[in-house]
Amino acid sequence: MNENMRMRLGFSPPANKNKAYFRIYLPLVAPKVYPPGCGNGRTSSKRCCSGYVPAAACSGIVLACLLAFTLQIFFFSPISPDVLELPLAVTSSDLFPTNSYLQSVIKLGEGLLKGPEDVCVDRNGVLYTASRDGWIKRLHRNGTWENWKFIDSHTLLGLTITTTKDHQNDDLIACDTEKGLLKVSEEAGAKVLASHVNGSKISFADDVIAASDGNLYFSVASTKFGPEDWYLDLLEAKPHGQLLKYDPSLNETSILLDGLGFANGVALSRDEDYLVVCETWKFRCIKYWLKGKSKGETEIFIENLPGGPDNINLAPDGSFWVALVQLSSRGLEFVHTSKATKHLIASFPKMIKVFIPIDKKATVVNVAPNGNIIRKFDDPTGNVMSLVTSALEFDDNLYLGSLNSNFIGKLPLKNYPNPAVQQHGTHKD
Ligand SMILES: [Ca+2]
Ligand SMILES: [Ca+2]
Repeated sequence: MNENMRMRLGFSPPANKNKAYFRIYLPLVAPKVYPPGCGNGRTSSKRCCSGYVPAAACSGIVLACLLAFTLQIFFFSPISPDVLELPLAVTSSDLFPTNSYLQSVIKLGEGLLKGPEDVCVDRNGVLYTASRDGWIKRLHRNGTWENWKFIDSHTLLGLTITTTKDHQNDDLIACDTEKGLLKVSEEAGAKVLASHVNGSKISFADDVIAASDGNLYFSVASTKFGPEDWYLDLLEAKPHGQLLKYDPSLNETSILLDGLGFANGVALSRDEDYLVVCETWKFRCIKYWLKGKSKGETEIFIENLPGGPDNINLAPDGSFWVALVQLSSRGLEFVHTSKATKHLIASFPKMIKVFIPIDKKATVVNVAPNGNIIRKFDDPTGNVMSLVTSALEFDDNLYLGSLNSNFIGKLPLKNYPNPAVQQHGTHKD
């Protein structure tokens, strides 16, 4: 390699010949040494590297390429990652062996729906979901589907129904990952309720729940990365999630919690004294107290979940249904120990499937108010129900949303009763 080429590649001998000097620069300036049979290097032969290029220069070029590759990865990486110690491997699978109950779901609206991520039910028992085709669709009690409102948004996630006292003006509230929090009403259609908080645009709103006093509590999965880049948020492992509150009487949005690990599902307790917020890549859900002596404080509700918690819904008996995205914690344990691996994956997204595989398997868990798992339903192969993102109990049926399906799954719960109720006649915490 001549001096010009060295300069083009940006190499010059450092003033202090440190380790880097010997590793990177020395091979480029070392005397040319040719393999036996290559004479002075002018002999053209495959054995002589590229015929003319000396062996030391070959290794120099390789090293230069490696250096450029490394610089590309570290200096242009979209993340500034932290290492993360995940909790010990989940043991709940010992208590709840994998089953195939979710393979028995009845498919509702098959083919009419596209990736129905969340579901909600109004006081008349009409079920709503947002389809990726821009429609909010609803299922009437007589079994007919209706294209209810065209929102012209493919980025709707969590839904809820407001519960006004007279039930005259109940609206559907939806999280739009681009616009923020939307109100969708029968007469007026869609209106943005909250698009900014503290002067910053709300992006990646994920799930919402309405309290009986009209307040809306909703999550922002990440203030740094959008839905397409969810894996960057996970790789960075810095908590960019938020829990927000929208007060309709003041038309104000405020931040209740900051620094959540991918804030996802949000649910209210039966007495509305606390919220439960899911942190997907932390494999846990936390409680945020709204009332009582602990008001404003947080505590762990459930951790070491056997999957990343997505949406969460209150069940009529006061327990919660949590949909679990089947992130493989085995792969993540390794990734979270190495910042270099994180930079590498962030720079080459095709490696995500290798290092952060999401199984097709579907799992939902029923969690008691004390944080104990009561029931667990799976589709171990994902052949019927895969990537379940929400589970809502209504009229003794479980309704399952999925970003990977073209239907809503319906599971009659009478076939899978709560064992605590079976044994004791009443629900026990
Ligand atoms: Ca929801
Ligand atoms: Ca969600």
